[in-house]
Amino acid sequence: MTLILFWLLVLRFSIFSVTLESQCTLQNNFEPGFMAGGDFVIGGIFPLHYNQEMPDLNCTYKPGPVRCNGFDPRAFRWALTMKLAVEEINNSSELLPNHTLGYKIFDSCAYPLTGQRAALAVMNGPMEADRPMCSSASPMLAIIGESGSAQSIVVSRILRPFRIPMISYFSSCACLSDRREFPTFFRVIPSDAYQVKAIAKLLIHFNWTWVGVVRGDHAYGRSALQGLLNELEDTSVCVSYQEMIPLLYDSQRAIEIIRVMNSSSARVVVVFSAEGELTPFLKDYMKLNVTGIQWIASEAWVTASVFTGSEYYPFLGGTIGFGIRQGYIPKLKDYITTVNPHVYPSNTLVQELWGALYGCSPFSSFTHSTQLPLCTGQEILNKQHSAYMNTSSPRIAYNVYKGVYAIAHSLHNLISCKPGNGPFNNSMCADSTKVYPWQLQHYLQEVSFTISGETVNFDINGDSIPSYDLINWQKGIAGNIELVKVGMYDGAREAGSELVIYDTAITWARDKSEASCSQ
Ligand code: TCR
Repeated sequence: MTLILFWLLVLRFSIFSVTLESQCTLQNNFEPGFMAGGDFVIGGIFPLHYNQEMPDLNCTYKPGPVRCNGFDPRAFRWALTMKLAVEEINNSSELLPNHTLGYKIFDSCAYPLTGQRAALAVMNGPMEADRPMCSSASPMLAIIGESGSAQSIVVSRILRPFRIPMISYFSSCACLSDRREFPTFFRVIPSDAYQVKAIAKLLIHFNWTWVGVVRGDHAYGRSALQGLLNELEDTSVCVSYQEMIPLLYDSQRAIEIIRVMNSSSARVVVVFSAEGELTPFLKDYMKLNVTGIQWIASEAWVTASVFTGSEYYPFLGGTIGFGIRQGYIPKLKDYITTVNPHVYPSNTLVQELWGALYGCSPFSSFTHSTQLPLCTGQEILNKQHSAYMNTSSPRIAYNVYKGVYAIAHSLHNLISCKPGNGPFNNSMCADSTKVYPWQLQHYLQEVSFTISGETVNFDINGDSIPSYDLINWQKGIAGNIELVKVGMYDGAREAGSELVIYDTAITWARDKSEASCSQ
């Protein structure tokens, strides 16, 4: 008996070491998480893990493999959305008929340097000799990526010499609109420059004359504050105080800020911050029992689920701010439920998904460092896994979807070019059997199409028409906070009427009427 146990242990250990290796292959040799061949190949870069162990810089021995931790089911859903969009397009007899799209999807681990490696890997072939996509006939034409602006900046600099266009679904830094610096960068998320325009319009709409601004200690906070001050110049709105939450959180400093907020006659405060740094600040705010503040939330925290518990309602109820527009992807839910370890037995990402969702490992050979127990096989996707299964109102996934369609429509226009009537030198068309990325960039710059009733196109800087949902924090049935759409900012509307507000649908701070917020 003891002997059997011993051998079982040895066996398990050896399986375990093989596993570690195979898991590392994905992340270190940069093999794609998903890939498929096609006539035109596009790359995808997603933060499939949200953390990366810092590389060891001690050069007295061979550096170990780069390891990424913290599998992110939400980003995995974005990657699946890209795959779904490509498959939809390949099945369509109208869009890109007789041509197929292929893809290679990589992990950036939400880290600029790994994003850089992913970008190089996306561009590089060959991968598997028996795959048609490795032939030089289907070069990498464009990239859907990246998420964070820091990663996009790096990826864009890599793609630039090769003139490969990229479409970001999440990078909102206004800095990326600089065409001289980022000539091949496009995005389907509004630049933060539009967010401050929208907030300024909101403040003016409600006749709020005195407002305070609190921001985080980072580029996002700095440029948003500057942008808002510019937008408010020569308007009726005055900023009565500006405060900064220090990067290294300091309770004492926070209490001083809260005192300023409380003693100011401005009852409205605009907060440019990420949810992480705001959490301790709000804890202190609640401890001091301050109420009666009307919060204007920036995009980075207006949809944060961490603040939706009922304990927050007395302090944060009535918060209002602009979030990324919600879209609708009819087939996403069904598509996501078809993904499981039995359909993708050799895909480590799918194993990790099961680990993240159920705390178990689908195959003994994939039990990795955390030594998760074996799954029973009875695990089924249900609503409980909201970050992964919440497909009813995608915001970022919808951006991914729009990005893939933008590439498909551009390629469609490229192959539909009438000979002698093309956009290139001497009215030439691109040769559809040998398309260059710069030719696709020309068509991307010109593309215009409608998806879910929304027009998608890009301005000269690669920015798309800005659109936001106006979101209000209202009381849910269980006393918790519910995010309710109470308007929108739609850059497609005539100048001056971009902001649409359903005034009567708004709940104000502490259920007060709108008037009590103004001065
Ligand atoms: N784009 C930001 C990162 C970011 C974010 C968020 C982070 C956005 N929205 C919400 C946390 C929560 C928008 C970037 O890096 O460009």
